[in-house]
Amino acid sequence: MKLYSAPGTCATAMHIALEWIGNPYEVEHLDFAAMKSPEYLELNPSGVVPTLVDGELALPEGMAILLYLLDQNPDAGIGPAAGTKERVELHRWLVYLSGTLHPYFWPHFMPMRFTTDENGQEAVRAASHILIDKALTLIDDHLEGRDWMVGTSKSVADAFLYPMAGWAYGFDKPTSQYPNIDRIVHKLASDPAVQRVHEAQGTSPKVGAAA
Ligand SMILES: N[C@@H](CCC(=O)N[C@@H](CS)C(=O)NCC(=O)O)C(=O)O
Repeated sequence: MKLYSAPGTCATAMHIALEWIGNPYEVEHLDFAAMKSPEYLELNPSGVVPTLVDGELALPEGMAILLYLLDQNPDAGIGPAAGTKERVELHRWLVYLSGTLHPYFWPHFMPMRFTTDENGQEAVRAASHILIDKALTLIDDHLEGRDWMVGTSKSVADAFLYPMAGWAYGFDKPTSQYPNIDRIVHKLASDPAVQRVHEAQGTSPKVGAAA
């Protein structure tokens, strides 16, 4: 298995899942130019990370990769079994993280893609922060009284939350002001598997750092 990733991106979550599973895998970190190369576009026509390659399969889309890894490794302790109530909950949160929280960050990182007004980028970024606050508040409320996103054990949903929560530590309203999310980020930051991912990336936990 090979994961195409880039340090500090959403693909960190898939890298964490592979570390949790503990089977041999390879990871290649791409820079922005390599993501747009013809060879990589063959694997992932969107030109983004992550992509997981497993034999003949080239699978883009982070959420699809997390579910694939979970289904392939039902006993790895990375999420609830198919057919259970917790698994349905897991789907709900993976969809929310992938389809709502993650896209809310795009105008923060790439404001130029969201306006044709070259003077309008700061306003675009400010609007993204309002949306991110809305989503982080919803997640923080959900986490009240819970140890993990779903059920009573860590899962790929926590891994998915980890890099995104990390991005907001440097915001005017930093992740540390969402105490339940902050608690999970700190817990994961001290997980040996997560630390191995940081080491492979040459990054350190974003806790308290600027985005
Ligand atoms: N829908 C894709 C989006 C992936 C995505 O946005 N990846 C970012 C890193 S977090 C990326 O590679 N961006 C490069 C670009 O947008 O050109 C997924 O969920 O996997």
